[in-house]
Amino acid sequence: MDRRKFIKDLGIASASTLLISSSSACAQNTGVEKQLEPFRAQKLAAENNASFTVNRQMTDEVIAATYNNYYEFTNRKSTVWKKTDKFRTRPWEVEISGLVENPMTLDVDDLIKQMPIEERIYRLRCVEAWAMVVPWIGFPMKALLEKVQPKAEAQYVRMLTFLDADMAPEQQNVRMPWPYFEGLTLAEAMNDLTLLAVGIYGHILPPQHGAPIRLIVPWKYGFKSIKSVVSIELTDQKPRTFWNTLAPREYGFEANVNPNVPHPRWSQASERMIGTGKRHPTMIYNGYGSSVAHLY
Ligand SMILES: Nc1nc2c(c(=O)[nH]1)N[C@H]1C(S)=C(S)[C@@H](COP(=O)(O)O)O[C@H]1N2
Ligand SMILES: [Mo]
Repeated sequence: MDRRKFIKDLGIASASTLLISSSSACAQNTGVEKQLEPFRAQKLAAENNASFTVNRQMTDEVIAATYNNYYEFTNRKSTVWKKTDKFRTRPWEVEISGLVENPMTLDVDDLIKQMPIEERIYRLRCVEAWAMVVPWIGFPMKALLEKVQPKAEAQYVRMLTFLDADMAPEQQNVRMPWPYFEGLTLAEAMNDLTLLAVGIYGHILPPQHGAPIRLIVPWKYGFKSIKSVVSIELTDQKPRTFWNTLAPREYGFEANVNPNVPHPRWSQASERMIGTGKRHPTMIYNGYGSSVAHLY
């Protein structure tokens, strides 16, 4: 009798657990759909550039929008999207300064009007060994650099994210050197693949993906692709970077995707696609060697 009762209780318990977990997944879906709504309504007319595509299934928009690294808001990937309601991403200016002939400050929407925007399907590989495939909309960083004209002495590009702890609560965390900062060599910044993204899935970027404008360097680990950029400075000094400052043994300046160089705490030999959970072997330069291997 006891045993039958035990099994019966177990049955009921697991059925109700199932019910709870499926209804909360549903609530999460409705929540993010609602959060995405105003951004989805602001479509960007950009043609797909078919020379940038990958032979792997595209990640579902809701999956990509609910699994983010954006430490300014929280270090919990699944909740970034819930923490961004105070984040005002328009109006927004980007300053381009330093070793350039024509320094300028541009409103992001003017930039979108002036620059040759297009859609590109790229892989993104996080240093934490997860990956996704998403359709960015943006313009080559090269197009902007040609407009400001780097001086002959310029060798690097240094980029900064906004600083406003009222909008991004984790910027109160004094153990991190805010605002987030990153850098590239000028040759990397001028590479065809290097994109300043202003949209994703056909519309303007929602906050969790780095609205209103973020870098995408798909052959490097995701932390190089700095979000919500306010400053681009050309210099002759190798820039320091946020993650290199926090953990120099773990996160280098170059940070090219490489299956043969393990992270000190885990292997980089394979990656897990978010959404499907499928594992694939990691590709050298994340599959972009034909465009970038000559740089190294
Ligand atoms: N400002 C800023 N940019 C950032 C980060 C961050 O925490 N802050 N995280 C980086 C990391 S580790 C990754 S993997 C990607 C994630 O981009 P996604 O959320 O659009 O997928 O953004 C990068 N850019
Ligand atoms: Mo990452």
